[in-house]
Amino acid sequence: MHAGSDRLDSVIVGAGFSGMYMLHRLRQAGFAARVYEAGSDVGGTWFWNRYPGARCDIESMDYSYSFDPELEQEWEWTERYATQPEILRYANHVADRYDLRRDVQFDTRVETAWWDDGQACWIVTTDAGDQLTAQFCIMAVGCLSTAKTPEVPGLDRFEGPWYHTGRWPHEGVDFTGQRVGVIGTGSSGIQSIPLIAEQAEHLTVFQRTPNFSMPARNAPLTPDFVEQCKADYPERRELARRSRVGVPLGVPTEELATQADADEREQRFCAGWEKGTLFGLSATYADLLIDKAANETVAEFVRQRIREIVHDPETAEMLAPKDHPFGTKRPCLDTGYFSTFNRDNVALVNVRKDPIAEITAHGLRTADTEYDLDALVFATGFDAMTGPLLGIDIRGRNGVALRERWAEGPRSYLGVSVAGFPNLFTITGPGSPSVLSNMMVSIEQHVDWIVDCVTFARDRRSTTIEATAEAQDVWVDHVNEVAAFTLLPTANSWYMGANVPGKPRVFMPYIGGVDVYRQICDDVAAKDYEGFTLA
Ligand code: FAD
Ligand code: N01
Repeated sequence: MHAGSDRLDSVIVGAGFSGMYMLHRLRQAGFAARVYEAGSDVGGTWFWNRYPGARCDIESMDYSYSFDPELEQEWEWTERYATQPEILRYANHVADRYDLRRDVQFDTRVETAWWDDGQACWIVTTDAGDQLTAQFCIMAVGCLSTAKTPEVPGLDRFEGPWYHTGRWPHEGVDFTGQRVGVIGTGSSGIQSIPLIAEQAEHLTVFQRTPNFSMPARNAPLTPDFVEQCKADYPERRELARRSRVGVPLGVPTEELATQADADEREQRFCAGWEKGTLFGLSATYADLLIDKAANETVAEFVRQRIREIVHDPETAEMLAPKDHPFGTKRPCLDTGYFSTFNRDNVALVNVRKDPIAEITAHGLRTADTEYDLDALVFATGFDAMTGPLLGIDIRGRNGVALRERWAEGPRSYLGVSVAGFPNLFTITGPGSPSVLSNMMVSIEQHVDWIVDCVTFARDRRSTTIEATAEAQDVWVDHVNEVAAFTLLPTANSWYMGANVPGKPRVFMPYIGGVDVYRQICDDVAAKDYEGFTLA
């Protein structure tokens, strides 16, 4: 079976970092594969999210593939946190280096994937009219690839241009001389607002929920630092794989904020704040994400920093998050976000208090006020984790639709497979650490595990491998139990599906840790894929 024919060993949906590495590994293992990608080139997230200020918030040296020592030695990152163009160049370099594009069909969206019991294969159709059958179907569709524009009435009447950060025009946007409105203050808003403010004549930020954000302290990487990292790469990568969140942090502390002396706590938080990393504060004590009182100590520490940075006390209070514990919505790393609100050309509007009523021909109207705007930016996020999967009509055994199966929220075994959907795999799917980790580490772990799994099935001459309903139930209970032990399910976050009206409220990722999860997956494999049936 070879690519080019209508029946292949495997079909991969998506050519971001997941789909690219999956293609490479499947080829190495001797499987013929074809990738379908809706975008016109590789890179996924980094192909679509071209808004000003877009960059990673995991350090570049760690936010990169580790599978090939030559690749990690030859690639040169220039900044501590690489920009979107640099990460996209990296994705292109990988595609060229491993000759990936010859098996990728771009500008093609997979619309349906139906399991055919008789032939024991997946039948996949696309918006370009392709129909392909494949034994294995691998969803590398991403967790944050379905951009979400809010259900505000009147957008069709707006006479100016509007943009979503996750679908930014390739040619860029020049806001010079314009009155711009940005809706949304998550990571995308927090990264783009400072740069839009510098360019626009006037910027109005429409904020529903203030967010915790820490200074990134981004800087060019020095040759000495890069040399040292590269020399240490084997240990550095292993440390990341064996950590809770996929970065080389070392052993987590067991000390508790609630038992610490206030001065000592302050000192430790200051040191964490200075680090300029996503986990600088949350790693200071073991109880911050499980105990509300402990969390309040770090939350208040951040609010104090905001009050120091923002000159106008009323604006500072509006920016200081008080409605969710620190870390229960994904925290942000920023460059000059809070100080942007000291600029004369920037205004902050609290749309929780004064909700957006409609978009008008010339701007936006809240319940109380009309704002004249030349351009609108939606930094309103994504239908996360399940959105890209349920965007495809996936049907398993007996024609049962995944949309039906997941009507009450996603249910999977290990976040990688779904009972009733044989030979289907989801990379960084709901029920795996995924978005709570350095995604490169989680992507590589899933891809390697899936390739071993399908190789095992092939070696056993099995045509199907499928999670059992019992194993899935046990896993889902475990995922929920671990989440309930933390404060994370208490926030209205996209982890909970809360940003999409009508979406079931379920904590979707697995918070047990990348290290623990890897061990569980390895144990399952070592026990001949316990919890799966082969036929
Ligand atoms: P994606 O990169 O999302 O790729 C999925 C691809 O599948 C997309 O190109 C999409 O077009 C395609 N696709 C989806 N559905 C279909 C379909 N039906 N048919 C055809 N093609 C389809 N993670 C980190 O760990 N660190 C970071 O610093 C970080 N920064 C981020 C910054 C931004 C702005 C965003 C949005 C996310 C960030 N993430 C970060 C998460 C990021 O999504 C992952 O790190 C990683 O890039 C995901 O790769 P992926 O291949 O799994 O998914
Ligand atoms: O999206 P978000 P994002 N009216 O969902 C608001 C990754 N990422 O694109 O909180 C008014 O976080 C919404 O308000 P609320 C990262 O994993 C990483 O910013 O729902 N406001 C919120 O403020 C991140 O977590 C980086 O009340 C509305 C904002 O829009 C994930 O992607 C950079 C609204 C959406 O925030 C998503 O981030 C970018 C409405 N109707 C992304 N609807 C890095 O730094 C929504 N909002 C690496």
